[in-house]
Amino acid sequence: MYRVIDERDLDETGVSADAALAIYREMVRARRFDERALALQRRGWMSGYPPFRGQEATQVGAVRAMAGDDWLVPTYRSNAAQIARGVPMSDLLLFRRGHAEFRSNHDRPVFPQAVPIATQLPHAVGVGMAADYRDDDNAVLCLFGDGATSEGDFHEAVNFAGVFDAPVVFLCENNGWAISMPAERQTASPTIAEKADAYGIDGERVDGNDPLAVRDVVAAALEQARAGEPVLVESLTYRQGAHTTSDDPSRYREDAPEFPEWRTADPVERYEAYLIEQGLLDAETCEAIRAGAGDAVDRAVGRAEAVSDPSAGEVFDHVYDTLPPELERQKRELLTQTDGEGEARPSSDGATGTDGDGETTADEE
Ligand SMILES: Cc1ncc(C[n+]2csc(CCOP(=O)(O)OP(=O)(O)O)c2C)c(N)n1
Ligand SMILES: [Mg+2]
Repeated sequence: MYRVIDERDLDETGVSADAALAIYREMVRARRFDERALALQRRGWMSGYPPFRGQEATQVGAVRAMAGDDWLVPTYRSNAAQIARGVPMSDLLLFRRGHAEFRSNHDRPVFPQAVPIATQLPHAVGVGMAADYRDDDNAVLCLFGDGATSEGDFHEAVNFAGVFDAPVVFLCENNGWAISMPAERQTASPTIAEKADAYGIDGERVDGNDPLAVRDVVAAALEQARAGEPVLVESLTYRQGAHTTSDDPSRYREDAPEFPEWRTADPVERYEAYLIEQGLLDAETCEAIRAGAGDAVDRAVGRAEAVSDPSAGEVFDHVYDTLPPELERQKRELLTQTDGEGEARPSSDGATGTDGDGETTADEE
């Protein structure tokens, strides 16, 4: 297994001081985004949010290994990766606010985040095969969780990639849990990485709380993928928070997890301590970086709040080219119950309606 922090000085890693600090800055910004998004959800600004706290090193380290036109194929928990790849934070907030396709910049080689588990893996292989047919030299980095490895889509995708030499890196963020299902109940294999053997491709394990190690492993994997050898990387990290804001992890797990310290340690604090020890950071610079991250997130929230709410009908817009008649009927029904902007029309007695999220609201007065 691959580790760098605590074992190598920065000048042995091949990472420049500037690049090492840029990784820190992106991890801090991602952490701030996550904290703010959680607070916005608690305020009712968005209906749900899946925090990635604890997974910043994996996501930022991996993205820093990508080349300019490589594709990122994320999930709902990959916000840190998307931010590091240049997706505006306001877009990510607006997606959670119900704007299915809100994108202020369509040029980014980033897929929409997949919420159905593992469906993005076959897509990633298709993108990789297409790049191959077109003689493009870009690779695909596809993120997914430990739980996703129990889906048929995972096995079909990795098999296909192996057979067709698709330039894809499958990056499994093993955060220990799939909602309440512990990773050791997910599979009887001792590791997820070794599942690569069955499909004739290479598998690697990496300390997912060490951004430099992740960057190293993913960079090597992307190079290999570009040469027609897909790779499965298992990044060992930890989901510090709840699965989503609808989840209460105290119902199924202890505060002190069964994992070793390196696995559950906070990646931002750990990397910060490393950079201080390497003489690259001091308390004042950390403070300035945190303040800069806070300002950037404030600006993103401001931009997101300035966008008017999606119309209720948008929920029907992005699956079919032509809506089947039954969905057409449901859309008409919804729009007659709302003003088309997602706001409830008062019913005749003014007491009930819908809040545009399909929830019935009662007048509590
Ligand atoms: C096809 C499908 N089945 C079930 C679900 C419900 N679900 C949402 S998240 C999740 C667990 C996923 O765990 P993992 O792959 O480890 O990702 P993590 O949430 O830990 O990032 C499940 C079962 C879903 N979204 N899609
Ligand atoms: Mg998981």
